Amino acid sequence: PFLENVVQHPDFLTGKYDTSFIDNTKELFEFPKRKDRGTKLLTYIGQTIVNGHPGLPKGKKPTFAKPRVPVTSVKQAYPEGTKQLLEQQGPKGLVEWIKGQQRLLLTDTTFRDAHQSLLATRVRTYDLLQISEATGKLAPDLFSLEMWGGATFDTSMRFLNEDPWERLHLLRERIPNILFQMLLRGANAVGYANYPDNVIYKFVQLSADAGIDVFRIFDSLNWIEGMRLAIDAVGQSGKIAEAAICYTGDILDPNRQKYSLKYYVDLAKELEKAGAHILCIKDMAGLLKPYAAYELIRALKQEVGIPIHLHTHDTSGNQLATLVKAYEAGVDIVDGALSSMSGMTSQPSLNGLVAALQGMDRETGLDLKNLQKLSDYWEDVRPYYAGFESGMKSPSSEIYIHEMPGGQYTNLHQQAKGVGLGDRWEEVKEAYHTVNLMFGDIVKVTPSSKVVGDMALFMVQNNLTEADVYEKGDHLDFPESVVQFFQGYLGQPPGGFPEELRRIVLKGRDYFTCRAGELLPPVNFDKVKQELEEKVGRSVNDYDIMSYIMYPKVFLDKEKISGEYGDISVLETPTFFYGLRLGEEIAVDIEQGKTLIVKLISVGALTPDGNRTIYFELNGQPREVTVRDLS
Ligand code: 3PY
Ligand code: ZN
Repeated sequence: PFLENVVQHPDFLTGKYDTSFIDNTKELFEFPKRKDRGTKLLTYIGQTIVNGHPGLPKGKKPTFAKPRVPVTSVKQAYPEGTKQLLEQQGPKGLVEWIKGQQRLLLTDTTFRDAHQSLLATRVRTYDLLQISEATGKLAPDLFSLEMWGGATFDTSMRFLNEDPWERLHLLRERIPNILFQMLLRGANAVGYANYPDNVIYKFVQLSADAGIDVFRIFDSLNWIEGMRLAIDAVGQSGKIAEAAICYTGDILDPNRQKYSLKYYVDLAKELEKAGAHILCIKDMAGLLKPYAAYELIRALKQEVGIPIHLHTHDTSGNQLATLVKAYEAGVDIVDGALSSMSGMTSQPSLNGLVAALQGMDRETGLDLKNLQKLSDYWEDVRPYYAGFESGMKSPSSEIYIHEMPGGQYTNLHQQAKGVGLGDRWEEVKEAYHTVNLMFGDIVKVTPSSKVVGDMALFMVQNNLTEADVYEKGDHLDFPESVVQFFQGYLGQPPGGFPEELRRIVLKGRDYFTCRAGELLPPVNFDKVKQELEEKVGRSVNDYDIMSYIMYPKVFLDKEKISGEYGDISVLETPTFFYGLRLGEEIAVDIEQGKTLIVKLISVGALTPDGNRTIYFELNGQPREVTVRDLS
């Protein structure tokens, strides 16, 4: 602070000083008082009380029931699970083990896709940690927990001010026995754009080191060239490469043969050849109907030798039937979510599936009573996030028309509200369908789904029909993501791009047909480290550097907020979203053995300069903070 004061002093800046400048200029020694952790936390709570939480209606803090955390004995050891199998037998051994299993294996997506799809990805590490030990002890027979990647990486930094790597580390500590699975967007890693090849390698290595075992890899256009590198990187890391075919269209519809059974079988064979340990059918929108699932899995079981893992979303309400038909056709592993976090845009209910297969020759072996306990916890926690629910109250077979991925539905809805199109959501969905056809009927999954979404919002916002786009397109400034899509930054769609629309969108700009990674220069990690340390004024590790490379602005914003409020991940969720009620008292464990007792006493009146003073008690002592009222 002293040096800062010197170099910012007006006399110093204008050069009007001599050697007595420092001795005679007393204010150089007046340092801004660094806020302690308690004050920072009170400032966050005060600011939430006054201004609310972004994206949530401001108002009275609702009352919530205390979540039912199942009681497990600390002394009870974690039963051995698939994590130990991988450690002992390596990826090849694990694959042989899967093939030798009589039972149907299960992946629980509650920690990732379920809340990405139902609650706009907002579930906080705090709530995951409360149930982690119980999950490891009560559901040790799961094949894996999908708990990281996809949109959680960016959202945890952007909206929750959390470090995604820390989430991974902490969960790994508390769940040492079940395989951890992540969703990796091929050459887009956990971002929305292609990254240079050395970034993909490094990202995979860091994730493997931090605790990821199974990497579900997909390309948003099913372009195999976009997946090879990630498959190789996972292979080198000694972990499991689960390569995905993204399912779109309907193999049983004779009028929709762009994505036929043969198309998927050929793609699956290529992925097996590319080195995948497991094949995933990634039905991100829930379009795989029960009888189509049977045909597809039966064909794949005949044509490929690696295990098959099915992922779907229950938006139509049909997907438990799809899982049962997949079971009949011999699928090896399927995804579900705990029942209170299942259904609709999320995965089908794990509990329901376990019950449905009881007594069958390949029953799952999971304990329904234990699954119920885990589901009860999530039933209690889900209301914290009510403000992020989509409002969808029942299944909808409209999904077969708009084909929007489950993980996108709530997020695009939020995005539409954000640009003032909340009332025109029906039109947005319709435009989404139109845009897909204009783009040549493409696979829609992050980030290609985001491009379709951006274009749909653009058309609704500007009141453009399809015909308008072709007629007035030369004068329209298309969203950046759409331009990049047509340039080839996301890869190449099956059947290529529609020529006419590409010409209109690109307006003479270049496009390419090779991998974007081949064109992008490798990142110099040492240089980035130096640049980042200068920006944040502290030493950074490889994980910070990777977060910054993926999301530079989001990372820096998060640093700034951490500087102001400290570590707000220690707050329980109701307070994080809604602050405190008058007279309410909470205990905050800021580190092991150190607890702050915070009580809200009163909220002061608005001052002429637009501030409010908030009066608290901190560990019994009066404390006040002043925050700006933004209303
Ligand atoms: C993601 O990429 O985040 C997805 O969930 C895609 O389905
Ligand atoms: Zn999904």
